[in-house]
Formats: sequence, structure tokens, C-alpha cells
Amino acid sequence: MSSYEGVDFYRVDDLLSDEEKAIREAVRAWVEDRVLPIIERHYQEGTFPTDLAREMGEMGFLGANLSGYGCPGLNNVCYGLICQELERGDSAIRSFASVQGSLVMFPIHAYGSEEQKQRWLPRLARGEAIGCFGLTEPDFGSNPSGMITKAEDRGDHYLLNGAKMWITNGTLADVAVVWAKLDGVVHGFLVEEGMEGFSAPEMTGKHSLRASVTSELVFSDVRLPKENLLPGIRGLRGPLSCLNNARYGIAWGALGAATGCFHSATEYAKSRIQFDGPIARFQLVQDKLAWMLREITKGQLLAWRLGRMKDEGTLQHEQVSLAKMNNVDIALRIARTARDIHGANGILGEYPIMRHMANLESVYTYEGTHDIHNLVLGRWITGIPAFT
Ligand code: TGC
Ligand code: FAD
Repeated sequence: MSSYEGVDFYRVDDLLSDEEKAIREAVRAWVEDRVLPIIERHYQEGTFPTDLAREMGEMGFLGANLSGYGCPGLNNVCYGLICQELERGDSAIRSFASVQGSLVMFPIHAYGSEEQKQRWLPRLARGEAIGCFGLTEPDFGSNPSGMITKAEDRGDHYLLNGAKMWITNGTLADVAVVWAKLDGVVHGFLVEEGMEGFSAPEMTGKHSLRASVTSELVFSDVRLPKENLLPGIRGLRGPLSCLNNARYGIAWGALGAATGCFHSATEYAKSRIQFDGPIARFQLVQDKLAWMLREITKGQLLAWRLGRMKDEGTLQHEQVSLAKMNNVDIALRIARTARDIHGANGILGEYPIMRHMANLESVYTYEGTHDIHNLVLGRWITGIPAFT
């Protein structure tokens, strides 16, 4: 396969600063060097390459768009480009960075006490500590407002009971940002590894995101010190505001998986001989490649514009919903079409296709399912919520 140069049909590069392009190139080189050679093995074995966590910290991938407390302080377009390149490696690697930066460091940064920030952010930025984000419960996925997990005020501490499910990084985490009801209102709590009554067993049997650790979180009379409450937020707006950041990163990340599949399909079509010539000469194959290029190009423009609006501070969460649902949807369809172009070879680990395709099935569902984002847009258009 020829060396990877990305896809830039509409010269989106001309819209990026030199710093943004340099960061993208550095992440791309790191992914080529450190992720692509090992990721298929980890995928097959169902393990996360934990030794990459500190490297990701050293490279400035963790909490990239946050400032102070040892965070890199890059703009949001840089953060998006980082997600794009990481997900070309594997959705699990981008997931790790999304959870750590957008779902753990962001709420501590935005809503934490000074002591919580000092204690956790520098270590999380360096990848020395790992975090996870517990919102989803066994019976409350798309509708987190119904969560059962609750904290009770017991004077000098909170008592936490309940369970979370499908939690990325859960078993690896030193700190969990857990959303639970206190007097019926959602609040954020920092639950630390080793606290009595807290366990985080790994979930097994996944056919998707196999190189990511996914866990349950179980809280059985966990005594939480009062200072482990995130003091700056109450209500569902807290976790949803974190999700905006992570969904933003996914809108970029999905493009990385899509361009990886497009690149592989193009190279394969040019080299695979059937009926005495390369399959790339068939109009039906070219139609598929042209469609992929069209969708990737539209997705890139969406992501770029989204990033600039986020940097200007004008971004609405409905705009994030549109980009997340669109870019994951096209990435998944591109992966399936790339699999078709690769024929039987498309199911082999020698090519990244099937791995991306299976991963994207999770990405389609997590951080708000495709249809939840559809309904968010429907509410924005009509003013009528159709969730219930
Ligand atoms: P609703 O009444 O719409 O909103 C409640 C409050 O939140 C505000 N709000 C938002 N704020 C910031 N960002 C957003 N995106 C927001 N959406 C709503 C809203 O203004 C209101 O604020 P306030 O101050 O008036 O109270 O709430 P609802 O209960 O009707 O729910 C709406 C719905 C269905 C869209 C929401 O519940 C939702 O997004 N559900 C999907 C759940 C989800 O995305 N879960 C993700 C779990 S984490 C995960 O998947 C991590 S995977 C990570 C990885 O591995 O990469
Ligand atoms: P459900 O909510 O049960 O939805 C099932 C189907 O019903 C979907 O098609 C959905 O679109 C549809 N549906 C639901 N409600 C409506 C409606 N009102 N109208 C129309 N259709 C509807 N969560 C975390 O908190 N932290 C994590 O780190 C995390 N990591 C994850 C990692 C992986 C690999 C996966 C797969 C999930 C992860 N999640 C995490 C959970 C994820 O956010 C949820 O799976 C997601 O929010 C959907 O919830 P659910 O699976 O319960 O599906």
C-alpha cells in the first residue's frame, strides 16, 4: 500500500494554519509509527495498548483543547485534527483520548474545585492517571435523566449506590467522573480507584471496539468525601455539556476511519486484477470510490466549520449533533462499501476495513445514538421534543 497522505479534494488544508497542519502531521506520523503496527493484534486479543497512554500524554493528545494545569492549550481545530488522525489508527485510540480529555478532564476543568483541578489535571494530561465517565446505566442509555444511581448526604460524606454500564476505560481508571442523583438532581462525583464498595469489572464478548476496555462500575455503599463532589454544576446539563466536546471530537474522528477505508479501497482497486485488468477500471467500482470522496469532502467541510465556530464560541449543541450523526453515518457506510471493494480480502485483519466497520457500529450508538441526534435536530426545527 502506498504511503498515506490523507484526502483533501477541496483544499481544506488551505483553511488550516501552519500550526494546525504541523500538529496533524505529527499525530499522523505517531499513528503510523506507534499504532498501526500493533493495533490489529490488540484488536484480535481484545486488549488496549496501555503503554500508549503516557506517550499520548507526552505528545499532547490528552485534554488538548484545555489550558492551564499542564494541559496543551491548543485550539479546537487542532483537537479535532488529533481525533481524526487517532481514529485512522483505531476508534479505540480516539475513544481513549476523547474520554480522558472531553469527558474526564473537561468536567474537572470546568466544574471542579481548585483542589480537584490541581490534584487530577496535570496527571491526567500526562497520561499518568487514567479517567472514565459514568453516565449510562443498564436501564438508562438514551435517557440518562432516569438514572437510578444516587448519592445521599450523610453529614460528613456522601453515600453512593448504583451501577453504570458500558464505561470506556472503567477497569483501567484511577478516577471515575460519576453522574448520580443527589436529592433528585444530577450531580457529578469523583470516585477513586480502591474506594471501599467500588468495583469496575471489565465487560467481555464485544465484537466492536475490541482494542478498548469497556466496563461496569458498581457502587455499593461507597463513602465519598464531601470534597469529591464537582461543585460547579448541577442538573443533566453537566454531563450533556461534556458530551458536546466528545461528540465534536467524534465528528472529526469518524473522518479518520473513513479516509483510512477510502485509501485502502482505492489502492486495492488499482492493484486487484479481475477479468484481465484492475477492478478500478469498472464504472461500478469508480462510482463507489467517487461517492466515498464526495461524502468525505462534505464531512471535512462540516468538521472544519464546526471547529471554527467552537473556537469563536458560537457553536450550538444541535450543530454538533448534526456533524456527529452525519460523519459517523458516512464513515460506517464508507467502511461497508470499502469492504465490498476488497471482496473476501475485506474481512481479513491484513486490511483495516472490517476493524473500522465493527468499531463504527459502536461509535454510531455511543455519545447519543444516530436517532437521538435526529430527534435533537427535529426538536430544533419544530420546537417539539419527540423523545417520549
Ligand atoms: P433536556 O431537557 O433536553 O436537557 C436537560 C438540560 O441539559 C441542557 N442540554 C444540553 N446542554 C449542553 N449540551 C447539550 N448537548 C445539551 N442538551 C441539552 C438543556 O438545555 C437542559 O438544561 P437546563 O439548564 O434547562 O436544565 O434533556 P432530556 O432529558 O430531554 O434529554 C435530551 C437527550 C435525549 C437529547 C439527552 O438525554 C441525550 O443526549 N441522550 C443521549 C445520551 C448520551 O449521549 N449518552 C452518552 C453516554 S457517554 C458515552 O457514550 C461515552 S462513549 C466515549 C468513548 O468511548 O469515546
Ligand atoms: P437504547 O437507549 O436502549 O437505544 C436502543 C435503540 O432505541 C437505539 O436505536 C435508539 O436510537 C432507540 N431509541 C431510544 N430512545 C429513542 C427515542 N426516544 N426515539 C426513537 N428511538 C429511540 N456510556 C457512558 O456513560 N460512558 C462511556 O464511557 C461509554 N462508553 C461506551 C463504549 C461502548 C463500546 C459502547 C457500545 C457504549 C458506551 N457507552 C458509554 C454507552 C452509550 O452511550 C449508550 O450505549 C448509548 O447512549 C445508547 O444507550 P443504549 O445502548 O442503552 O441504547
